[in-house]
Amino acid sequence: MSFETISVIGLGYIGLPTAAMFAAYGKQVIGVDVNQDTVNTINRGKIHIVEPELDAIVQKAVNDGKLKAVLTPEPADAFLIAVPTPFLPIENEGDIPQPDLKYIQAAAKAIAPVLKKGDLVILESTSPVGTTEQMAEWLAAARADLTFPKTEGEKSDIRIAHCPERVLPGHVVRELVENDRVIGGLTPKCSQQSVELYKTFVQGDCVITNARTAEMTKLTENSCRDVQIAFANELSIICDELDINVWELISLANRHPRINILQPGPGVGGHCIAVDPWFIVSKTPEQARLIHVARQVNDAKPQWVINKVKIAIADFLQANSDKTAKDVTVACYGLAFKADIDDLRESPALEIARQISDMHSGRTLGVEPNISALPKKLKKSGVSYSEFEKAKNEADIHIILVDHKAFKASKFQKKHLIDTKGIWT
Ligand code: SAJ
Repeated sequence: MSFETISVIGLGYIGLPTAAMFAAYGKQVIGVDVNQDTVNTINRGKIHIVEPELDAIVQKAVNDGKLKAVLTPEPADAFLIAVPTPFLPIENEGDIPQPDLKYIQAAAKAIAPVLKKGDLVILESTSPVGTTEQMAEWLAAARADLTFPKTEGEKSDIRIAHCPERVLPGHVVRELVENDRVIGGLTPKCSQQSVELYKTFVQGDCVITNARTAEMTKLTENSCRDVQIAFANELSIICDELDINVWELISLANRHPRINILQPGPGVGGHCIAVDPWFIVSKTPEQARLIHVARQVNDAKPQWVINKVKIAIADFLQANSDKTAKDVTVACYGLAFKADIDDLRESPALEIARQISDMHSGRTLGVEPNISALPKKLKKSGVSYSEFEKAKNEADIHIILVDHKAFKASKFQKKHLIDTKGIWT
């Protein structure tokens, strides 16, 4: 089987780089997205996301006629689905978030009319265990004229597999090529054909398993990281209580040959680590106790930081009795969800800055060297954008929320400092 035309459904942080990579390696690629602006942008050879090196690859692919974006799927030899898997709205506080598979269902519904005998469909979206089988059922229901692995096994018309994306934002172009891939077909042939497809550009190993294990592998990786970060965050709270420097503690413990503790912070952000563990917890709430508690520990960390800020403001006012809260300027250093990126989505730092501004009657400065203006949500809350040096000079209370290079390079001693990343401590 040779795959000449590849269709990627969902042209976001994973789908667009993947589409561009197949195009760069000579495949004819049809990218599908529901957003007209996204489609237009890509067809102009431009990109709508921030990812190093991607713009040049997309531009070349479009100019060479290898990549085009459309709103409605067209026939292809292989379809890769890379759409979001968010949560359903949470009804009551404390409820376990439940996955919302509506985008996968919509993608299945959209490609079903153009599927033909011999096509391969791969789900790349991070998904709860069982989703690939569910996707196959949606496809089968829409195309009674085609056969699927569940009923026909290796003889089926359509091949189906799960191959989770595992690339790190900011390093996607390199990691897409170098990382190993875990490939779980609904039958061995589905897996083998998927390996053949990915080998177009993947230099890492393509390791075969079944679909459920592939789904669980991805969830396990991100849950493992979440649990480890929760351990570091819990240590930071314990150390604060016991008057111990947690950064020194971790660096000492990490000198043990079999210990490797991660770093505490203001909470866990981004679109993966704080989300994927819930896909395990929601499926097996009785069994996934540690994973559940880790989520709660990490989700509670921003509030702990905000409480620290309240105490710092009170301390400052006690030491400066001529001032009122209105006279106190608080600077938040870093708004992105992690160091040296400009991605503010699902960022605990951003949420902390917003909540400080909401509760504090004085000025709140937001310092983020990787962006040129604050998002509307923050401006509305009264946070004002500030250059780093200006904030250092003007603020009374300093809160480090992200360990950006620019901040690490400029160590300074301040009395009223809350350093959630341990860079100035
Ligand atoms: N964080 C800490 N302490 C640490 C490490 C991270 O507080 O020691 C925080 C970060 O500040 C950030 C959050 O965790 O707020 C997540 O950052 P991250 O760098 O751990 O991960 P992501 O979300 O950028 O990407 C992860 C990666 N997964 C793993 O490293 C296991 C990536 O490989 C996945 O492809 C990606 O999730 C995804 O798409 O699922």
